[in-house]
Amino acid sequence: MTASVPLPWLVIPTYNEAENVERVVGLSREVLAAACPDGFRILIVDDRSPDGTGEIADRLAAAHPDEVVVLHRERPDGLGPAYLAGFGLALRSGASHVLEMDADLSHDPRDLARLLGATHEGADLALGSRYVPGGGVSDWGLLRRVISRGGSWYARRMLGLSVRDLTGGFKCFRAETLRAIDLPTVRSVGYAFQVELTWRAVRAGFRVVEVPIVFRDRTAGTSKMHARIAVEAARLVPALRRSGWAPPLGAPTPAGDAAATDPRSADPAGR
Ligand SMILES: Nc1nc2c(ncn2[C@@H]2O[C@H](COP(=O)(O)OP(=O)(O)OP(=O)(O)O)[C@@H](O)[C@H]2O)c(=O)[nH]1
Ligand SMILES: [Mg+2]
Repeated sequence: MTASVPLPWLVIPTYNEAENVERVVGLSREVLAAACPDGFRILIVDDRSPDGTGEIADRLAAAHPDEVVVLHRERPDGLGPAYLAGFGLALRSGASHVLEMDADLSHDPRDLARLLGATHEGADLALGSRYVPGGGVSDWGLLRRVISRGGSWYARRMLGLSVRDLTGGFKCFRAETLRAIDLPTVRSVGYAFQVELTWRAVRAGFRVVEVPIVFRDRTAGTSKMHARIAVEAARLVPALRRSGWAPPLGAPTPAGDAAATDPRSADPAGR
């Protein structure tokens, strides 16, 4: 492996994930070693987790210096800023692709290969999607299902997108896609960050493809999701709409802005 070959970078943000970080890195290393013949990097972005996640990450990086990198930030100021710092480092390091994945094993690292594969088959952004045939959620109660589906539906209708899962955080960007969507002006912090990045990619004319995934509830560690994050997401959608790029409500969605990898789920009207 030579340093100059552009490699896929997987960015994993962590805050108090001491119980998960070693396992998620181990599984991801296995999958990426098989899927990336030239090599890969796993970048853990830790925000001074008090539970020692950062120290575990440092040990993993010392044990696998060609594969694992750690970025330590000063304080936990949200998922969005952590991802932006990670994306910046990956792009400056010459990444070919940038993948994002939660540390809590809600996203199955085995799906990394299918997300990368979708970009090799022409996607500029591959989205792990719970809401296309073959995708889903396990272990969620009715209330959480309704909130998540309702949130994606609301954002989809308001923004005139045909993407079915707008709030998910399991993605693979071609580096060119991330470079083109003006990351320094992104301000969203929580779920809104995921909506905004996908919206920007569609708006810039990139091909967004949904890859079915099954999302599992975390079994270790605690959620950082709170009401402020949901309120931010609810506010972002009208703000993006006001920014001037969305068809009138009820108008057909832009053709070809999203496709599912499963032809059964192709739904040009996006409803
Ligand atoms: N670096 C960093 N990572 C964060 C921050 N907030 C959340 N994360 C990480 O972002 C990922 C998603 O956070 P979760 O707490 O799982 O949030 P969620 O998936 O919306 O909620 P659950 O479904 O309850 O797990 C996890 O890997 C977290 O450790 C933060 O402020 N800084
Ligand atoms: Mg989670």
